[in-house]
Amino acid sequence: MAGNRTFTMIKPDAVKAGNIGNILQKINEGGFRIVAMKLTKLSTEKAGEFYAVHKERPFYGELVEFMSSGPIVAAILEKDNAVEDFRKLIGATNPAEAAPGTIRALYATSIGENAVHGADSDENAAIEGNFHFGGVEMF
Ligand code: 3AN
Repeated sequence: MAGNRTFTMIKPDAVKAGNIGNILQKINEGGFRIVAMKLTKLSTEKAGEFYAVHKERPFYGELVEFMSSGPIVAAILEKDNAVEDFRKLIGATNPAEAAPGTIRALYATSIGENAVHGADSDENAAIEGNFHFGGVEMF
């Protein structure tokens, strides 16, 4: 059975562009409840650790540099079928291919600077949520 929690980050490009409010509104309208949230900044070490699964990919260095370039919003979200439904709400990795009305279609500028992260499995949602909120009270 699909789990009911996912993990997201509003990435540095979207924070810099002033889109935190717009993106949270889309998340609310999408039927997700925020159970934990913070404005934070990843060090290059922490960003490298978070994206360690992509270590062998050609864009890893660029990704780590970008994700540690400014503040982000990290959040744990709750809804039935959370992981799959959230990936639908954010749209394809490449904003040029993201369906109209999705968060990436509206606010992402490129495949690298694509406004939001969404966990890709229940297992990763739990690992990523724990990475940012381990030991923190959930609401
Ligand atoms: P998604 O975030 O849609 O799950 P992944 O897991 O393939 O996509 O990639 C993780 C992150 O790596 C993306 N959100 C994006 O920021 C970055 N990324 C993916 N592909 C590229 C690429 N070709 N060039 C630069 N950055 C990329």
